[in-house]
Amino acid sequence: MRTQVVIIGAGPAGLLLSQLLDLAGIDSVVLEKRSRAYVESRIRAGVLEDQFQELLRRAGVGARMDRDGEIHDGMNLAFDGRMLRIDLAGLTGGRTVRIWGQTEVTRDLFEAREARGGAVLDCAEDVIPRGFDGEAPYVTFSCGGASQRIDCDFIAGCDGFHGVSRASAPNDRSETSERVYPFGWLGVLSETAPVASELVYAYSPRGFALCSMRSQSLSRYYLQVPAATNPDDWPDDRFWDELRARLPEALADGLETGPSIEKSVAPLRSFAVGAMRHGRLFLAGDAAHIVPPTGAKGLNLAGSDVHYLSEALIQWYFNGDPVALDTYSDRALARVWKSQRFSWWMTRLMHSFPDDPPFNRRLQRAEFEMLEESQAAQIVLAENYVGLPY
Ligand code: FAS
Ligand code: PHB
Repeated sequence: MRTQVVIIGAGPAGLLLSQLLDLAGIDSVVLEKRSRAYVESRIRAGVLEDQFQELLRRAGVGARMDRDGEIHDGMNLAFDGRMLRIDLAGLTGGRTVRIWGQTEVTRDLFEAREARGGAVLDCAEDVIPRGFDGEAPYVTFSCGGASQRIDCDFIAGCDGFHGVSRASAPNDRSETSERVYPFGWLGVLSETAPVASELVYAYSPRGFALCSMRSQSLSRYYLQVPAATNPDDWPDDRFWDELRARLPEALADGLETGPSIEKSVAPLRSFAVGAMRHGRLFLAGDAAHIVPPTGAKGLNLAGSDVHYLSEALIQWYFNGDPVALDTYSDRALARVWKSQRFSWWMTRLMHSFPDDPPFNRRLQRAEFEMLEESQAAQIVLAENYVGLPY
């Protein structure tokens, strides 16, 4: 078998790249180890930057998002019971974010690939990128027990943090940067009305809480928990009681509770590779970097990577111009690291770090009070939250 680009991973990065390349007339094959149903069922991100939304529209998968996804022109920080609204639109010349779950993005992308006859092979096992340090890369894998090989011009590693692509690249540990946090997020999805009309990121000495949503009848909540927490140790009543304890009283009093329809723990880490290109292998999305979800950047960074990589491949194929491919890694990592900074800053501000000395806790309060008093500080937060330029 032969194609122009083999894409490993059918998450949002892989599917979006395949769709954008297809629309430009470039063939690809997507290899996914899980079933489509499993990939579509994973509950993950919920906030889309405006540039990511535009990318989805360009890919022809923006209609449902524009019809059903809520536009938010503000978000809220709560700190020890005090609330501060960040007027995203007012502080950024009218820019907003949209609430639209990653599951919806992935569903629309799968359907769009199917509608165009795109090759997405789910349940591909033992996928291995090979020969990418030369001019004739190929990928081997098995499907239904039969060994397969696909020859190609390029390989895109879009297979997430635990994928095979980064692991197959030359392993120079000195190049990767990582910070693992001593806590994770316990997430709950419930068919209840959201406690507030906009997102609320809440700091309390008991720990962080996030009040988000997927619609006006589907709420998404998170609690900071120790990293090794088992969600089974958190029956619904315990979750709701702890959430109330971490929110400002006025919010807590209005919290509508109900049975959780999904409950899971996500670890928090900051991670980035030193290089997103290795010969003819290009990394994109979580395969190359991970940010703590506090800044709502993970999915959005996958979008900017795919924008840069799809444009670079189009330049190579149709103009014979290699410059954008040669500069892909530096260009993508420049935006990644600015989002790493913002995600780390939001995480540091809004979480209770178990071993923090009193000085650090007092510094958190000073940071919040500075935000309360400084429009300039709020502008920096708002510009990062709605999304830095591509
Ligand atoms: P993905 O991990 O989504 O997709 C990679 C795909 O590659 C998967 O389908 C996987 O099955 C496949 N794959 C892996 N290894 C393979 C192999 N060897 N062969 C073939 N296929 C392989 N971001 C936010 O902004 N907000 C959030 O609240 C948030 N919550 C998250 C919770 C969790 C538990 C996780 C893991 C991530 C969360 N993220 C969140 C980040 C998340 O949204 C990612 O940024 C986003 O999924 C990135 O998309 P991809 O790069 O496509 O990677
Ligand atoms: C979500 O709704 O899942 C969500 C929203 C904002 C974040 C993280 C997760 O920062």
